Amino acid sequence: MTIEVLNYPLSPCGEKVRFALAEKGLPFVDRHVDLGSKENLGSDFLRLNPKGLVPVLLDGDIVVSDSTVILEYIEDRWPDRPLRPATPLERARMRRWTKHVDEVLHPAWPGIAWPILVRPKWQMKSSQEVEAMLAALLDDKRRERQRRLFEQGLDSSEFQSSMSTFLGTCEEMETDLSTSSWLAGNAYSLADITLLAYFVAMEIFGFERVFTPFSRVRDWYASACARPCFSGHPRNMLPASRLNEIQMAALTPPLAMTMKV
Ligand SMILES: N[C@@H](CCC(=O)N[C@@H](CS)C(=O)NCC(=O)O)C(=O)O
Repeated sequence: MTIEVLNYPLSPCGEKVRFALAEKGLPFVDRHVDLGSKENLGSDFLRLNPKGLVPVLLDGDIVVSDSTVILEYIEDRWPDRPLRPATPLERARMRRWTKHVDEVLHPAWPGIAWPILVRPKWQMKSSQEVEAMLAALLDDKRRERQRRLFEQGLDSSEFQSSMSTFLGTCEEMETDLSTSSWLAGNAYSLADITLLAYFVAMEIFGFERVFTPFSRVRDWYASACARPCFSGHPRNMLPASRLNEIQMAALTPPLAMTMKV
């Protein structure tokens, strides 16, 4: 049975799904959905996920969307090499982290990532094309945010408040990592995989200075990246051409303002 992941490179929700499959040694086909041209709003994609969001996991005929749900599905479907901790307390800790990401970190994430991953592509389009892409969005709030981020990029106030949310997350992680080597306990779990995706993106954007002052978080990140399934680093799972493109887009951030760690 073929497993496919419909994803956009460096979309953290999609990356966590790829990280979980890699950790379990499950081969999968990585299918790129071009968010820059709104392929995710085409009828083929909407049939799979009416919310128009990546990632989507295809397990033969079974379609699963929403990354945290996908992670739990993967764990139930392929329980070998478990990524859910053994005790009720550790499972609660794990779910507290996946909930934090779903409710706090991910909603703030576009303020950091959208100007780097998507804006440069939109800047190459005509204003009519940009308006058409905004009009196609299914959600008014998302449309207004993308308009703001398109107009203001990394100078938007949203970038600053998203960075604060990221820093607050680092502080909470530092506390949990003072009691155990991984976020939910002493075993690597879905909590670590979920957070890792954001840290990999931060590093690739050139923003690792934001989290390196947190010593336990820094060590946690190094240990997570060294897991054998990443052959040295999770960035090895990305196409080199995409990495270059992203790093070019992140070259001009007004980072001086964000370094008050
Ligand atoms: N709750 C969803 C969120 C997924 C999500 O926000 N996906 C973003 C990429 S990170 C997306 O598909 N955006 C498409 C768009 O903004 O048009 C999950 O965890 O899978």
